[in-house]
Amino acid sequence: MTALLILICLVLITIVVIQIGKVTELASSIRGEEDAQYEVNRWSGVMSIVFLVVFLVGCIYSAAYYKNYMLGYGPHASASAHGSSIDFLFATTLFFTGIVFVITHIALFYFAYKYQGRKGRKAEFISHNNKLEVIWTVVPAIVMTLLVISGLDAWNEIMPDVADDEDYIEIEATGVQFNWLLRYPGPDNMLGTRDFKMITGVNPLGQDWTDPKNHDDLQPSEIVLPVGKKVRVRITARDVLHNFYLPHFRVKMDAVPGIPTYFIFTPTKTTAEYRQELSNYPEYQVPADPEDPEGPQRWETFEYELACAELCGQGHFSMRRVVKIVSEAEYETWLSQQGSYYLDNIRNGDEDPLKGQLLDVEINRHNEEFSAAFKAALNAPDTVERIVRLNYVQFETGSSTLTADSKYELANLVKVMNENPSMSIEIAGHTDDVGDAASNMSLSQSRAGVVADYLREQGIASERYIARGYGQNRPIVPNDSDENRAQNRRTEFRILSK
Ligand SMILES: [Cu+2]
Repeated sequence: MTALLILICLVLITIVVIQIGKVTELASSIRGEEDAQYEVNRWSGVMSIVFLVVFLVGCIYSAAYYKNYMLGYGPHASASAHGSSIDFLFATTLFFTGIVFVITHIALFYFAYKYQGRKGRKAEFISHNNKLEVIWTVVPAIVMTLLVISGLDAWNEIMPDVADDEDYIEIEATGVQFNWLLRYPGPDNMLGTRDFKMITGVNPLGQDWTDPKNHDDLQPSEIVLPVGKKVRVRITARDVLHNFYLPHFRVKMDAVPGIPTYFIFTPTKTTAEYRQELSNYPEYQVPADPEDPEGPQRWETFEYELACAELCGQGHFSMRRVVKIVSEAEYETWLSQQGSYYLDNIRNGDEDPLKGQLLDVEINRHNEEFSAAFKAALNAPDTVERIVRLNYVQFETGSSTLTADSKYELANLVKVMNENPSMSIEIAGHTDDVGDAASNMSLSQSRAGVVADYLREQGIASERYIARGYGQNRPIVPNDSDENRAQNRRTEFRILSK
C-alpha cells in the first residue's frame, strides 16, 4: 500500500516537473529566450554574493564560537613538553589555509557575479598567462615547503628514541578488542619478555614467566605517571589496529599487531594543576552531574584520558582509561601499592613453570620483612616484645632437618649477629598441639638446637645465644584451624641484650 502511494507520488511529481518545464519554455518564447537567460544570470550572480557573505560570516562566527572546543585553544592547553610545538604547527597551518580559504571563496563567488553573461558582452579567450601561472605555482609551493619543513622539524624533535643513559619510565599499552592492557616494569624498571604463543586466559600478554624481569611487572587498570618525568610508551595490539591517543598530551600513535611502535612524552601538569586551570572557564563551572546541582563542578571531576582513536569495532568506545599525573612522591606511593601480576595471579598456580622454586623477588621480600621485624624488635621498649619470628626457617615434617630454602632466612640472622657484636639472643622452638606434649617438647628443642648449630658453624661465638624448646606451651593463636596451627609451629629468637 505504502509502496503504491510512493509510486503515485513519484509519477505525479514527474508530471508536475515536466509541466513546469513546458510553461517556462512557453514563457521564454513569449518574452524572448535570450532576455530570460540574462535574467537568470543576474539572479544567480546576486545570490552568489549573498551566499558568499552568509557563508564566510558563518564560518568565522562558528570558528570563534567553538574555539574553546579545539585542542590548543581556551581550556585545551597541552599538558606535555612537546605539546606546544604541535599546537603551534596546527595554528600555523590553520593560519595559511585560512587565508587561502577566504581568498579563494571570495574570488569564486565574486567572479561568478562580476563576469556573468550580459547583453552585448563577449568572453575573452586566453590560451595561457605565464605570469599568473608562475604566481599560483610558486606561492603555494613556498608555503607548502615551509609547512612541511616545520612539520618535519617538529617530528624530528618529538620522535627520537630515548638514549640508554637517559632517565625515563617505560610502560606498555596493548590494544585488545575492547580494552587497553597496561603494563608497568615494577621495581627493576624493565619489562619482561613476551611471546604471543604464550597468551592464555590468565596470561593475556603472553609473558614468559621464566624471565625474572616479568616477576615484578604490574598490570594496573589506569595510567598513573609522575609529573616532569620522561615516559616511553611501548604501543602494540593483539588483534586489530588500535590507536593510543592521549589528547591532552598530544600523543597519538597506531597500535599495530606484530609491529611495536612507541611514543615518548613528558607530562608537565599534574591532574590537580590542570583542574585548577580549567576552573577559570565558565563551561567548567557547571555541575559535573546535571542531576546533582550541589555536587562537584566539571573542573573538579576532570580526568586526563586515554582513548582508542582507531575505529576498531563495536565496543571501541569502551577503550577509555583514566590517566592520572601526580607528584613524584604520590607516584612512588601508588607504585608500591600495586601488586605484581605474576605473584598475585600466576605464582604457584597451574601455569607457573617455577612452581615450588624460591624466586629472587621472594627472597628480597623475605629479607625486607626480616629487616623490618628485627628493627622493630631492637627498638621495642619492653624486653618481652623483642621477638623476631623466623618465618622462613622451616623443617621437614616431624623432623629437625632444615628445608633447603631456610638458608636465606638463617643468613639474615647471621648478618644481624655480625652487625651487632654485643647482641645476645635466645633461640626458641615452638610446635602446635598435634601429637603428645613430650615429643613436641623434644622436637622443638632439637629444632632450636639446629639453628644454634648453624650459628656456631658460621662462626658466631656460642656464649651469645642459647637454644630452648617450648613445645606446644606457648601458642600465639588458638590451635583450632590448620592456618592457626601452622602459625604456632614456629622458630623465633628473642633479643636478650643489645
Ligand atoms: Cu581500539
